[in-house]
Amino acid sequence: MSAVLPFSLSTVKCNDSQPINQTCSSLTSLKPLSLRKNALKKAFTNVCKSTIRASSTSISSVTLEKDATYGTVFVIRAQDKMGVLPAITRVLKGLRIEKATMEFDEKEHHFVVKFLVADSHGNKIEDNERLIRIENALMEAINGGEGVVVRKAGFSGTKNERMFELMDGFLKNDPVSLQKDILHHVEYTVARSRFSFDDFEAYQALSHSVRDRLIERWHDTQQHFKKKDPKRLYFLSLEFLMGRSLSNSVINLGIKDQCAEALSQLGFEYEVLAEQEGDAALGNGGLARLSACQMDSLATLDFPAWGYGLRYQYGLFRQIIIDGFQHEQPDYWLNFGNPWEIERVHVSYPVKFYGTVKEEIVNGKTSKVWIPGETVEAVAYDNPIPGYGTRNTINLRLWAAKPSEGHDIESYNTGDYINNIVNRQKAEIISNVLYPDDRSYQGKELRLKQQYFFVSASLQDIIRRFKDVHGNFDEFPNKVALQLNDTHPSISVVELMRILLDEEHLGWKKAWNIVRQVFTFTTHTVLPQALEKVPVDLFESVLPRHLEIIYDINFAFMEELKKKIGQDYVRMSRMSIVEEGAVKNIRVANLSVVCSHTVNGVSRAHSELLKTRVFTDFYELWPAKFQYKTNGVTQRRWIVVSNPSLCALISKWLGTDSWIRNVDYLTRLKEHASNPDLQHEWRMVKKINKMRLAEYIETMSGVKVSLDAMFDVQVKRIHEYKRQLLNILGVIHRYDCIKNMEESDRRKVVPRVCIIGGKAPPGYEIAKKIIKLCHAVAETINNDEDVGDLLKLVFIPDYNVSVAELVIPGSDLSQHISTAGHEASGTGSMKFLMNGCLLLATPDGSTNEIIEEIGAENMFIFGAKINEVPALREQESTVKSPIQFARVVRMVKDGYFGYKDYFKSLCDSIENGKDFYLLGSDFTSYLEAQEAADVAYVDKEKWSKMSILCTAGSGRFSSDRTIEDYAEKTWGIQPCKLPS
Ligand code: NBG
Repeated sequence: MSAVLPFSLSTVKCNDSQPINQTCSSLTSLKPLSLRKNALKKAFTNVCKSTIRASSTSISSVTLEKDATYGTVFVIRAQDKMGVLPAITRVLKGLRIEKATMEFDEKEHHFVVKFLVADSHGNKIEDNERLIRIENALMEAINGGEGVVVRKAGFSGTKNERMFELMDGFLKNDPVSLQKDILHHVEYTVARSRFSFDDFEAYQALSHSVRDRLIERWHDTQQHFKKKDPKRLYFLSLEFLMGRSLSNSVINLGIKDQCAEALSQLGFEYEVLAEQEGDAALGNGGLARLSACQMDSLATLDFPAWGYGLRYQYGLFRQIIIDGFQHEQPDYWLNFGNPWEIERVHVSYPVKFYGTVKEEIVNGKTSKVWIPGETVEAVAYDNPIPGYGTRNTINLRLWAAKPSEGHDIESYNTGDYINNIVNRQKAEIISNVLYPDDRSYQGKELRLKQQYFFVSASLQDIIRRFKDVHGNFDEFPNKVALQLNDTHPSISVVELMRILLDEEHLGWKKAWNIVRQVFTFTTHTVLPQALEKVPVDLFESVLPRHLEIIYDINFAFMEELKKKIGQDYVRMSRMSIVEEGAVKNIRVANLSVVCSHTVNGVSRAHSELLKTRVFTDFYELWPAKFQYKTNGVTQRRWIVVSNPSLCALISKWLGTDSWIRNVDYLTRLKEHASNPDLQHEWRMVKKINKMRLAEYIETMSGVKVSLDAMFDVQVKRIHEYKRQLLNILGVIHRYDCIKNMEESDRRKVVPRVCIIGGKAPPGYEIAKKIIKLCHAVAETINNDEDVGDLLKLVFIPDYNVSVAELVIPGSDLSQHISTAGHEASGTGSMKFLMNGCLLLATPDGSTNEIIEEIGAENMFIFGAKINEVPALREQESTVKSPIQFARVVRMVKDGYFGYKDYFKSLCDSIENGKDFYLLGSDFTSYLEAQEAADVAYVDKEKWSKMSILCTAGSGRFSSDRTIEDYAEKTWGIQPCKLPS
């Protein structure tokens, strides 16, 4: 197999596929270009032919061939190991490489590379001593290199070699090449004149140029995985909150500066173009954003992973605020095209629904056959996910539903042609819309169909890939790890059983043995009642064969249980996958626990709750199954992309940017935390980010805020347990205090801008009332001249990933104040932490681990602990709320902020023994924590030090750490790095 080498080092770049440029001047000055190229090629090929034979016997060698007309050829034969080629190119730096070719000996893991070289002026190198020095240096290089840069042809054969020769190099990333690509896409992809295109069109052209580079890496990565056939991780998730792709891609590809320069010469600003992109919001909240962070880490850490999900036509709704009320609008995110996905029309699978199950005799054995009542086609859309500091680019494959191609002869015959087509179009409904509630699942047919649709297509794809290489399923558990991201994809355990039994005819024991070895399950909830259930009737209708298999799995499980625990039928009925009762249900969580080899929590506290509250029976049965991996977020998105000033500052003080890949380096910031120079620069960076945020606030809400005020932020989904209401009541209290203060005391008040943002699930009345209350209170406070800049309250509408990228870096303080025992982990806190925002938080979820890392003295921790909550709830009806609490609730109830009747039910939900989330009981300590934050903020040095320590201690909360943990302890996968 031979290829022309694609050198990316500018000094050694010159090959056939590129116009011979100025670096090859002496040759190019002789003849017309085409003639020169052909002659050069011919001469070079001849030289190469003879030298290959000469060097093929030795293992590592450097030989020198002199060609009378054109120059000197070094023939290097070396082992195909990491680092050899960069080492070689370093030696040749300063020379002109007129031509290079490479041949691989796949079996022996060797390559033979030939360089036709000239001196820096393009002249033949005559000096023998110099040639020997180069030869020796090359010899050294091949004996001690570190990484290979090759773009290998995937397949041998003349046709493929030819194709490879035509496209042998990577796209170049210098500004001029980028400009050419951008203009090319303006003209041929966006179809606009290169003399007239606007910001959005420029964004599209830039995105396509970046995407081309992703595709190169993507192809090489897939080819590499294919060749190495490592154990792969398949990450199954119904939700991914990817946010914007451009900003993340240019950072991970390392081409942001080049893009910015290329654009500025064309009269565009990179930042402005990046703003043109809408968010890919294919998820609700924490779980979905976590999946996106984890994909980034999987790519960056070179793990052979694939993500699978659903390509919703409409992502999470847009939140519009009218008169302070939330309204939902569809998210038409695909209306203007999506350059970040690649439609794979040829990658499609039929997905079956409904119908009946029959028995058939296959090879003398009875086998079940599912005759479907409906078939829908799943078409793949690939979204390349680039790693940072690596060429590895993995894939997120999302499925879209399309009408099946199959012909329904009968309806054509009966002339019902139009109806037939209309019915087929209905198939597309399956991937139309994301369910906008992240924790209540009613047994809905469409939701079940969505789940099965994406799972079935993904498994067909995974098995197809496995069977390309393997003749039977023996190796399946050694090659495939399937991660269930919450219960949503759990039907895949049954689907895999069905395929192995009914299509591969493996037999129950063998199939079950495989299933139990490949699945791992992570749950993201703490509430047993939030676990998904599907009515048996619905199951039977939509997936009849799957229901049979579930019954069989459950039967075997019950038998196993009986052997272990005896005739404890009460416990058995609690653990059964099938819930008996007026409405019979399938407990999807129990199915996931029974069929997975590991059950993961998302923080240590969560894991304890899983053991003691949610899955106690299962934990007692299989203690070793229960693990936890504390969540993490990616520092690439949450510092490098969203806070470039802080990124530069950190790298400056650490003297390296290695922390972007190895976040442990961040701890070294601790050494400088008291340094006044760093503290000063740190405050400057914060100020820049606060300015950006203040501008945004003014644009969105018309409220002008003071940069001297403390920016106090709570942004996340709106839920009672997250207690935005506690925050608002705290703001009312602050307002009330200011109003009742003497003028002299007012001067001592630390000015605050309280910022709240988040979406309420459309059907969640109380959450919607909380949003309205926030607006009503803001209306009163912000228009009260008496208060002025001392207090402002702002609601940021349509909170999403890109808004978070703006808000988080600009915050001084952030609130994570869930009732203890309700937040499984929380990941927002980690993003704030990385950005040096101080946390005001309850000891819930991962906050407990953050306290260990940062120290409680650098945070504002308040409220009941997880183990205190049950007792407090019991006493709640008998204990009187603190007087300050009663006062602020009364203000709302009495209509101080208007809408008296509307807020009544909201107030009722926290009074008179109904305060389930314990706002009253935590109120006093909440106010104390707020006061402590005020006091700390006044001392700028102290605050800056605390802020630096937050960033310094945030490394443990990187998703890189989470993923490494999963890879080692749960998935059993190893990195599979593309040579770079
Ligand atoms: C959320 C939890 C968070 C947790 C994330 C990620 C869902 C359904 N759950 O506490 O509420 O941080 O999952 O694990 O989004």
